Amino acid sequence: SSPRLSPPAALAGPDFLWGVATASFQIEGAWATDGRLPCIWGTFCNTPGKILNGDTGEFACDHYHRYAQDVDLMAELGVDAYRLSTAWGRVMDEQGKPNHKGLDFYKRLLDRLQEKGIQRWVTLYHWDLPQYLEDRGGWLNRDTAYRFAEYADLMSRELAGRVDGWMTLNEPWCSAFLGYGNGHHAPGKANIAYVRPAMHHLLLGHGLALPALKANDPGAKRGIVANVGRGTSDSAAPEDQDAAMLYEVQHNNWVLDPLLKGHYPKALERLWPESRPLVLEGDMATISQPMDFLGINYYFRTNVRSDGKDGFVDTPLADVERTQMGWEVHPQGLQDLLVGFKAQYGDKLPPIYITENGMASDDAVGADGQVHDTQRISFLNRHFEALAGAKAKGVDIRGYFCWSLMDNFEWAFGYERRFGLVHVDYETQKRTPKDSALQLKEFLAARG
Ligand code: PNW
Repeated sequence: SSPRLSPPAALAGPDFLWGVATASFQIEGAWATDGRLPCIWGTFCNTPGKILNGDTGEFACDHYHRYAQDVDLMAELGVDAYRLSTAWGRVMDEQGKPNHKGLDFYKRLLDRLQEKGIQRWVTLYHWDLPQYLEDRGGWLNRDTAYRFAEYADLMSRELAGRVDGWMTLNEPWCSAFLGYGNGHHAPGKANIAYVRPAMHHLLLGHGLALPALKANDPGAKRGIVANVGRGTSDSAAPEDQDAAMLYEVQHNNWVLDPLLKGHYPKALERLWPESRPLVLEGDMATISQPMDFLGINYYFRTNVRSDGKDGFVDTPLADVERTQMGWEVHPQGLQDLLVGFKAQYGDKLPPIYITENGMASDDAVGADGQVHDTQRISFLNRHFEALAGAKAKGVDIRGYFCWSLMDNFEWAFGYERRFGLVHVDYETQKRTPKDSALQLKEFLAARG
């Protein structure tokens, strides 16, 4: 029999927020409409060989034109909250002046959410850096951090009162490492010596933005979103256990230590001694200002072994369940990481929202007009249990956003990888709620 989506009672209370998440470039399309400026992902899409099947974000889910129906769909599902991101190049020109056509789109979207009683959680930077900034060095240029703070200032003035939670950056690890270290993501720079400077400027931008968000929109919460990965080794050898520790330093503590402890992890020096960023006086205090919440994105565990030097190598396990991305399904990793963060950061750990979790599967609409995404339902159930377990162990977890509301442009993997609770037919733009969405709706409606 097919599994039923059934979150544990610990996550069904009135104070636990249930939401869905998306990002501007992945759903909006309309990439040159109403004065939207080119961004690094548009450039990347236009570079042959970068995106699977040559897909681009030009049309995506056409959400820019279909936002009203998409909000209605969320209302239909009964979610408490929606996490979206705003496109920097839609709302601000190169001189820093507002583009009111772009701003009005977000105001209409946020107002419709408000009408439907859906909380609005807004990420300012989900990877669509304006191309003109990349042309000046992008995140390798310290100046980009100051430009980001100007953008955050503009947005929080323009959208004050319309936002429940502001998130500065989505997954700075991905921007720094995939964007500048291995080049799998835009802007496609591949030099390991770039990753630490890029990260430092991203985190500095986050810190510079926080005071503006507070001053301009004091009623909203403020935080950041970090992707975290579980790293373990199937070998008990000390060098392999050490490699697993280094994996987590590189993926998790590299981001969380500066934010929550005010310094970079010492072990980072073992991984990339050659790429120390230029840290100016006061930077770490700027970066480590208090936040109202921490957003955590969790997807998978990685098995590693030592590389024989001061590093780790991915050593994929056979016979484990994987998703359409090839990512290992490992719900326990979510619990272990959260419990570990509480131990590492103690009182400095802000309340946590899971801002992304979910999986890709090769979903299609069947002859019955339905999408039976049974692996997703089982995946979600097991992650809900893991989350409830972390909560029972004392981690302050306030909510869960599923990635994603609907199938969308999955970055370098284009439209082939489907993360949605709702299926999208890219020919017709028809949305079809998958079984997971229909069952989430039942759960949400059945809560007290
Ligand atoms: C996140 N990794 O990306 C992003 O926030 C989303 O926009 C994206 O669609 C989603 O997760 C699914 O990929 C990640 O390689 C991309 O570790 C890559 C990794 C992690 C997160």
